[in-house]
Amino acid sequence: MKKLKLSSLVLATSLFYQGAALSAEHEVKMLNNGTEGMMVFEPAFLKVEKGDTVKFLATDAGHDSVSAYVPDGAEGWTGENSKDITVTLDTEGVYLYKCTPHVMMGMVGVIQVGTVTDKSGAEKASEELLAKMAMGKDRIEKYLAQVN
Ligand SMILES: [Cu+2]
Repeated sequence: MKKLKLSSLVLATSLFYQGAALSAEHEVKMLNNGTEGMMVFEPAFLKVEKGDTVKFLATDAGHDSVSAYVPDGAEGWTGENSKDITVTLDTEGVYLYKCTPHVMMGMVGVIQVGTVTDKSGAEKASEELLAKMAMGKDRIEKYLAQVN
């Protein structure tokens, strides 16, 4: 009996640590020049789990990260120019965000949180971002295509 109690304690403890390990932190750099060209988030498409955090890094100055579309019930974010910002994503769905000074150059990003069955809301919202872009228009479609 005593042995059984001990093993269930060990099991409970290991489950606790597994739970803690599941919540990951991801990093997105804000760059003047990236592998995709000028004025980009890198990586611009991220797939994360519910409860994960994403840290936007002001690697280069002059950028910000501001949400442009979030799923129902989720909170948006407004980063300051040239500052890091960390957001926790607790609601499943597709998130769109932009860099305010460079959205017209296609500086946008997409985050998928958990399982997404319907991305039509994000696709519709992307049209509004596309209307503001003079270049890099192909980026947002490319990122949204990676949602699965
Ligand atoms: Cu920017």
